[in-house]
Amino acid sequence: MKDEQRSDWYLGINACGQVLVLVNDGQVHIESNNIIEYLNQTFARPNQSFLPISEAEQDEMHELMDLEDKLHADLRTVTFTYLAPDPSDHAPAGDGSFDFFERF
Ligand SMILES: N[C@@H](CCC(=O)N[C@@H](CS)C(=O)NCC(=O)O)C(=O)O
Repeated sequence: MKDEQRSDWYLGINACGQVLVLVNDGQVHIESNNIIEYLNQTFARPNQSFLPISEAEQDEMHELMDLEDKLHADLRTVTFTYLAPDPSDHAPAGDGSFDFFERF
C-alpha cells in the first residue's frame, strides 16, 4: 500500500517489483505459482502434500494456476491504468483500513 515494492531494497530481491517474494535459506523465490510448488517440495511431509494427490486434480490445479497467472497481469493493467493510477490512491486510510468499494 506504500509502494514499498518499488523501493531499491525490494527491487534488489525482485526486479519485477511485484509481491510476493519468499526468502528461504538465503534464496529468493518469486512468482506465487512457483512458490506454491517450492513450499510443497520443501516443507510437505511424506503423504501430506499441500497439493492434490490425484493426477487429474493436479492437472486441474495447474490449469487454474495458469489461468490465474494470465488473468493477474490483465487485472494489474486495469487496476493501475484505470482504477488507481495515482500511487497516493493506494495508501490506506488513517486507521490503516482499506475499503476498496468505498473508493470506487
Ligand atoms: N505473477 C505474479 C504476479 C504478482 C503480482 O501481480 N502481485 C501484485 C499484488 S497481488 C503486485 O505486486 N502488485 C503491485 C505492483 O504490481 O506494483 C505472481 O503470481 O507472483
